[in-house]
Formats: sequence, C-alpha cells, structure tokens
Amino acid sequence: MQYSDKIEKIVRQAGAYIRDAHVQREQIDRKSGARDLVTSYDVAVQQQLFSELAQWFPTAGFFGEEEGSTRPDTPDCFIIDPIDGTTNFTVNYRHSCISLAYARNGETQFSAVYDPYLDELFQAELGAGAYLNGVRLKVEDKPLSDSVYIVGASPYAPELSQTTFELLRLLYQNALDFRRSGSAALDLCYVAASRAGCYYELQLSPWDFAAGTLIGREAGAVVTRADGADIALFEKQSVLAGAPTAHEDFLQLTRDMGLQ
Ligand code: LIP
Repeated sequence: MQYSDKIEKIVRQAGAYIRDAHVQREQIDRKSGARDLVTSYDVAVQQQLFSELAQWFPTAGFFGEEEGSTRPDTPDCFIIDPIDGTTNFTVNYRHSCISLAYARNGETQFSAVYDPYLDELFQAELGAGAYLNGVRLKVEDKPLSDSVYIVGASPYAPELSQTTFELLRLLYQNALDFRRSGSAALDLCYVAASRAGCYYELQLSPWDFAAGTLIGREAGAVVTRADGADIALFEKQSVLAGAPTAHEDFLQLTRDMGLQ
C-alpha cells in the first residue's frame, strides 16, 4: 500500500501516547450527555493526527470526532476517531484504538485501526486486501449458530436500548455467545479477523465505523446497515458486519423487527 509506512508510523506514535497515558479525573469532560466522554488526550491525538497527515495530504479535509468537526467540502478527506473506546480509556480498561480512514469522492481508499495495548495494526486498501500486522486476513465463513457475536450498546442513543437488548436476547438464543467491547472500530476488525462471526450496533458515527468497514469488507465480511441497506459513509447509522452466512442469518432472524 502506497502510504502504509507513513500511516503506520503516525498511528503507532499516537497509540503509544494513549497506551502510556494516566488519565486524571480533571482531564475528562462530557459532550452530548453523561455517557459521551472526551478527554484532553482525544483532542490532543486528533490535533496531532491532523497535523501529521496534512504534511502528506495537503489537499485533504479532516472529519474527526472531537471539537465539533463537520464534514469537509473537499473531494478527499480523513475520517478519524482519535481514541475509539474513550470510556474504556478513562477507566484504563486497555481496549481502545486509533481509527483512521481516507476517503475520496465518498469512497474509502485505505484505512488503519491500531490497538496499542495488543500492538495490533489492522490495515486495508480498497481492492488490495486487509492485513493484521502484515498478515493477510480472510474471514472464515460460518453460520451465526457457530459464532460468537459482538453487540454495541449505542450508549449515546438510550432510545435504542430496548431494541438493542431485544436483539441481544434473540441472537443469544441462536449463537454461541456474545461480547461487548466498547470499541466499534475494533469490533469491526475482530469480525475481519474471524474472532467474531457478527457485530451489530444500532447507532454509530462515521469515525466509529469508516476504517473498520473497509478492513472488514477487504477481509471478506459483509458490512451493511442493520437492515441490510448499504452504508452511507458520512451519516450516523446502524452497522451490521458479519461473515456472509452469519450476516444473512442475522437479517433472516430480524426481518420482522423493522430495523433500519
Ligand atoms: C464508541 C464506540 C462504541 C459505542 C460507543 C462509542 P467512542 O466510540 O466505539 O462501540 O458503543 O457509543 O461510539 O465514542 O469511544 O469513540
């Protein structure tokens, strides 16, 4: 991949910064609500990533989670979550990542998700495959019944909790077990790495899913909205990722639930 060495250096540097952080209470603020946390580290990492990337991509716009970023009106842009799994980060849960995607004319061209705690770098380039620490990823297809699935609880959208937990129970009766990690980007990468057969979350923002969606698709996963519709890159929406059979099993199980 043309830029992979530069991107790897930039995300590894940002990852080391959060891995070695010791977040103090006074460094934690709330955004849209009591659960929507942000730390001074989120803001600092976003600023660092924007600054580093601008050197290599001088025409690119930047669309990030922090500081009220809005979609740029440039043909190419970076979609960045400086710390995906911020709540985990504030409690030193050690399951968070740097998530970065580069899109041109609304289509993601390459992406990277870096977990500094496990030193796992997931990367993908459109049409050129997905990799974990340089090893090619290929999703192992299997039904939901033979799968662990991952649920995202959409804590910033409490109005979705009823449906989220109805789905949790329905799937629980049709799968091996479930997991809830707190990092959507890593959830998508874990589907790409066949560590889970399926992942759903009823509301995510573009910076949560942009990078992991390309990694999942390039590894052979099917990634759509929860009703099977295509992902709209710059919109908040539900996300469903899965091995092809597990993805179809999810859609069949939930077809009468009016998901969107
Ligand atoms: C988080 C996601 C997580 C989701 C949370 C939040 P953040 O991203 O990774 O899966 O459940 O609502 O969106 O806010 O930590 O970057």
